[in-house]
Amino acid sequence: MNAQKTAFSGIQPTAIPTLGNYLGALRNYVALSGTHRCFYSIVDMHAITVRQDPETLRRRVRELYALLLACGPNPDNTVLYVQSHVPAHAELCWILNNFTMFGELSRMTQFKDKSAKHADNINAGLFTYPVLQAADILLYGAHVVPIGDDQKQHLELSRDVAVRFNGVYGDVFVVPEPLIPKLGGRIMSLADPSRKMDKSDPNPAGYISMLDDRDVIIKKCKKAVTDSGAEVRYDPAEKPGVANLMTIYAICTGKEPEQVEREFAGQGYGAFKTAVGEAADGVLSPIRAKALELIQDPAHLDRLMAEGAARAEAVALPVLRKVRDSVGFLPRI
Ligand code: ATP
Ligand code: LTN
Repeated sequence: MNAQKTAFSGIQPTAIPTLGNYLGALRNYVALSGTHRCFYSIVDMHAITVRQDPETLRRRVRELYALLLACGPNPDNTVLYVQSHVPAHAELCWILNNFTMFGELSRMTQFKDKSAKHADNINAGLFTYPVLQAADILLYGAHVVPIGDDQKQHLELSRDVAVRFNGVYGDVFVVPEPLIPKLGGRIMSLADPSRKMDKSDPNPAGYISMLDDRDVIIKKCKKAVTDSGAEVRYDPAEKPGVANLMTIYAICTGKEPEQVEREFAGQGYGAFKTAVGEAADGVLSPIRAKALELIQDPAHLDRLMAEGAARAEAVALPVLRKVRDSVGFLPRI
C-alpha cells in the first residue's frame, strides 16, 4: 500500500446489507480504495450489543466478508478483516472509556433508538458502543470515515474523544473526518419513507437486501409506499416516498434527480417504479453473483480473513503502544 491517507469504516454483521448500506457507505468504500489506504472491518463486537445467535453470527460474518469483497475494492489498498480478530480494538476501547463522558454517551440517538427497540436488554455495551467505534477509527490513524448520515453523531464523538486525548498527551491521534454522500446518505425504508432503510428491519418489504434477486427487487419497488398523486417530482419534504425512489434511481443510473424528473415527466408511478427496480438490480446483480460464488468456499474466506487481521494488527499495534505509553502503563519487558 503506498497511498498516503487512510480510510476506515465498520459494518455490523447483523444481517445481509441493504441497498441503503451500499448507496450510503459501501459504494464509498470502493471509491476510496482507489486513492486511500483502506481498513474495512466487520464489527462483530458491535453486533453483540444486541443479542445474536452464535451460529447465525458466524455465518453472517462470512457472508458479509464475501459481499464486501464482491463490491470490488482495490485489493492493493484494502485490508478487510473481522474486528474481534484484532484484540487491540477492545483494549483501546477500555482506555478511551476513560476519556468519554457519561453525558455524551447519553445523548447518542442510536443508543436511545436501540434502547427503545430492545427495552429488555439495555446493556453497558450498547451504551459504550460509540467508544468502541472511536477506538476502531483511531487505531488506524484514519483521516476519513465513509459512513451514512445516521453515523454522523458517532463520528462527532470520535473526533471529540481524539481531540480530548490529544489535549492531554499531545498529538497521538489523527482527528478523522466523515465522508457522507450528499445524495444517498440516508436511503429511506420502502415501507415507511419516514424511517431509514435498516438491515435489521423485521419487515423485509422495507429494504432491498444486496442478495435479493431481480424479481424480488422489482416487486419490492413496485410495492414501495408512495404518496397520493402521480407525478414523479423530487420533493423530499412533500413526497418522501417518491423522492427516495428517485434518489435510488439517480445514483444507480449516474443521473441527477432533475434529469430523472424530466425522464419520467407525464408518466405515472408504475413505469417509474419498475425502472427503479431494474436500475437497482443492474447495480447489485454483479455483486450478488460474485458474493454467492465466494460464499461457496468458506475455507478460502477464512484464510483471507486471517491475512486481513494480520495486516490490520500490524498497523494497530504501534498506535496502541503509543497510547499505552501516553497514559503511563509500564511496558511488559
Ligand atoms: P442495523 O439495522 O443492524 O443497525 P444498519 O442497516 O444501520 O444496521 P450498519 O451496519 O449499522 O447498518 O451500517 C453500515 C453502514 O451503512 C454505516 O456507515 C451506516 O451509516 C450506513 N447506512 C445504514 N443504513 C443506511 C441508509 N438507510 N442509508 C444510507 N446509509 C446507511
Ligand atoms: N456504528 C456503525 C458501525 C461502525 C463503524 C465503526 C462505522 C462500527 N465501527 C467505525 C464507521 C467507523 C453503525 O452502526 N453503522
